[in-house]
This record gives sequence, structure tokens and C-alpha cells, in this order.
Amino acid sequence: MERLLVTGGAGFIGSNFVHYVLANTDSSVTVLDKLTYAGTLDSLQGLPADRFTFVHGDICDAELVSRLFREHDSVVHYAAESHNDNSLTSPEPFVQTNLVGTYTLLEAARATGVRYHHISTDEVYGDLELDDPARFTESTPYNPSSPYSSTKAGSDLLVRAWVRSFGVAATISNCSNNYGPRQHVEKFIPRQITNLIDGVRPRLYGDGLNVRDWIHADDHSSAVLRILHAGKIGETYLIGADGEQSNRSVVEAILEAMGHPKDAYDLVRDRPGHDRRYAIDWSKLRDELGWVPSHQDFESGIEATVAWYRDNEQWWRPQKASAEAKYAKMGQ
Ligand code: NAD
Ligand code: TDX
Repeated sequence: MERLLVTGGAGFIGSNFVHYVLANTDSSVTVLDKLTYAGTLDSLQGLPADRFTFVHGDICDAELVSRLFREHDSVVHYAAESHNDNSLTSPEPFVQTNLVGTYTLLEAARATGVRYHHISTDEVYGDLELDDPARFTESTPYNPSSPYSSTKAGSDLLVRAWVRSFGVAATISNCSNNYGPRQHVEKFIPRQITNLIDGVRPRLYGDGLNVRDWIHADDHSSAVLRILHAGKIGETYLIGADGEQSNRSVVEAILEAMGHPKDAYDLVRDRPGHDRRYAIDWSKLRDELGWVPSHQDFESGIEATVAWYRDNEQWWRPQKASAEAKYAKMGQ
């Protein structure tokens, strides 16, 4: 039985991965999570007690990390400060967790030889113009825009250097925008759904024409598991699902799914440095590892996500007022 350590497993994508792994494999899973504002044990309910353990701690704690590496066969590293808007008002925790935290894990991987998979984002590549036919590939030069994406880019480069200089057994994946259950209400899709539940109109930054490439969190999980088990050490894999949509069309889909007119939204102050478009070419993952996504129907994915937030108000309600208070200060 594989013993898997998952950092950041109480957050959005990490918790979806933990649920996915425990439902689809016989691996045991330990989650290491600091439980920042973005992590909650409520996301880890109902898991099989004989195969699941939770450890409350910080990925920057070298002693704890080193002990946990020795007790596991492989590590998947999701823990991060993950929200661009927060990184614009308060970048320090991004530098600490995303850079120092990754360094701490890499040193443990170096000392123990444990297999390490690093979770990253397409934002490390910067952005594309709306009319550019190009998509990001594994060889696109790094060009991050925000404090968040620059610390993720830096963490990826640390991984590459630790592979090359020290022979660490690592792989990296860079995924596009995820959606699905258990995503924090600060993020775009949950914010608009929960605003509508509260009778507040959706808010689009700038002209609302920025494009994101959406993938369901379960497709991200299946891709990560494939890379962990079949990926080539030292390689980077891009994960996507051909889900390009403008923010306007995403909000229209949410409004439609919730029974409102498609134009019942407001345009608000733009995000400084707002990336225009992301788009992923995931053909390497398909051609080399045989992975394909299985949740590409965005409308039904949005309907299911709306239903999840309607049915799980006790999960998101405690975070809603503080998330909106931050946005109010930014005029968004
Ligand atoms: P999230 O903010 O929902 O969750 C992050 C988790 O990490 C939380 O549970 C938090 O408590 C934990 N954490 C933060 N600092 C920690 C520390 N110092 N020590 C231990 N735990 C800590 O984030 P998410 O959206 O689930 O993103 C997870 C990962 O996936 C990140 O690395 C992110 O860069 C990457 N990613 C996210 C997306 C997306 O669309 N959300 C897309 C591509 C890649
Ligand atoms: O209220 C809003 N209105 C709005 O128009 C919010 C919260 C966002 N937006 C826009 C900004 C982006 O163009 O929606 C888009 C998506 O915004 P976010 O959910 O903040 O995601 P993004 O900045 O694209 O980053 C996400 O995808 C890549 C994750 O938060 C990152 O962790 C991941 O690396």
C-alpha cells in the first residue's frame, strides 16, 4: 500500500485530490496543513479512518517535514498561498509559504530520496493576447505577473534546480483554473454563486473579457495521479481540458443556472496587472502518459457546483463576510 503525504490537503484542490485518491486507489493518505484562512477540516469529512491521517503543521517546519518524509513513499505538494488579489495587498506570506515552504520540502526530498510531485499553475507563463492563437506549452518561457505567480514560478525553478543539482526524484505539473466543490468563496466562481445566494449581483473586473481555461478539480486529480505514477522524473507536464471561457461567459452560465437574466452583473475596478488570457496545450500529457479529461461539459459542471454551494452553506458561510470585507476595501 502506497503511503502518500499531501501538503495543503485541507484546501480546495488538495482536498478534492485526497477524496479522489481514497475513493479510487488503496493508498493511505496523510495531510499536512497549517489550516490558514483557506484550509478547513470540514473539507476532509467522511474519509476512511483506517487510511487517512491529518497532521496540523507548517511546511516551513523543517523538523516536522523531515519526519513526515521518512514515514511516506511519495509527496504531492499543494500547500500554497493561492489568491492573486491577496498577494497584491499582502505578499509576505506568499514568499514564505510558496518559496521557503517549497525549499523546506525539497531539502527533505534530497535527504530522504522520497518521490516528490510539485503542483503549480499556468500563471507562471504570464498571459496571452485574446486574439493570439498560441497556447502555453512546457517550453513557454516563464513570465509571471503577480506576487502570487512569481512565487509559484520561483518554487518551480527551485524544483528544477534540486532535480538537476541533487538528483531529487521530482516532477512538476502546471494546471489551468480549477472549479468544483470546496473552493474558497474569495475565488471567482464561488464568489459569484454565493453572492447570488445572498441577493448580490456578480462582479466582473475591468471589461470582463479576460479569459481563463477552466478544468474540473477531479480532472486535475486524475492527471496528478497519472503523473505521480507514470511521469518521467525531472519532467514538467501541463494539465488542461480545452476550457477557455471569458469571465463574462462564465458569469452568464452561473446566472442562467441560478435562474437570473444573463446580463444581471456589474463591472467593477480591474485587478492591477490583470492577466488577459491563459490557455493550455496539454498534448504532452495525452501523448506521453495517455491521460484525457472526463468532465469537459462546463454548463453541467457549473450546475453541479451551484448545487454544491446551495447544499453546503454551513461550509462556506463562516468565510463569506471576511472575504467580502477584503473586496470592499479594494473597491471590488
Ligand atoms: P487553497 O488556498 O484553497 O488551499 C491552500 C491550502 O494550503 C490550505 O488548506 C492552507 O491551509 C494550506 N497552507 C497554506 N500555507 C501553508 C503552510 N505554510 N503550511 C501548510 N499548509 C499551508 O489553494 P488551492 O486553490 O487549492 O491551490 C492548491 C495548489 O494548486 C496551489 O499550489 C496552487 O498554486 C495550485 N493551483 C491552483 C489552481 C486553482 O485554480 N486554484 C490552478 C493551478 C494550480
Ligand atoms: O470577483 C471577481 N471578479 C472577477 O472578474 C473575482 C474574484 C475574479 N474575477 C476575475 C479575475 C480572473 O480573471 O476572474 C478570473 C478568475 O479569478 P480568480 O478566481 O481569482 O483566479 P485567477 O486569478 O485566474 O487564479 C486562479 O487560477 C490559477 C487561482 O486562484 C490560482 O491559484 C491558480 O494558480
